[in-house]
Amino acid sequence: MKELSRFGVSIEKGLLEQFDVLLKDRNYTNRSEALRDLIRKELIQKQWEEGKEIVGAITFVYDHHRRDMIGKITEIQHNFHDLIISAMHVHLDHNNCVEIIAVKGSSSKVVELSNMLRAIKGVKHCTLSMSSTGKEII
Ligand code: NI
Repeated sequence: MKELSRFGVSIEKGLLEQFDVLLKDRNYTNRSEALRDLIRKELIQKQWEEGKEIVGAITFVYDHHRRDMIGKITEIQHNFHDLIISAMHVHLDHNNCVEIIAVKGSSSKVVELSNMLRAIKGVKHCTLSMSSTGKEII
């Protein structure tokens, strides 16, 4: 088991009450785990800002009937092949497709790939969800 440190925190009463309400909403059973997660969230956010290696998912919806659509999407993904670890394509209905691409690499390259896919004419919506490789996070 990892060594634990204990520390005291001074906090305004009202802020702590708001924190406790948030914890209950998020299903935390104690403040310690919630605080650890807040710290991890900030550390991971810092990794994103510094262009460190991250893992993430790019999800985008498009109408596959548009001219050159598939060609453009394929070409961009080949240009970033070193970032893409897995891809899933789902035919949503007669017109619409969704692709979910799992990525691993520098956050700045992942953002660049996501922005290029989003900017393709015919892509209706594109989201990037970034997480951590977990390596530097305890
Ligand atoms: Ni499809």
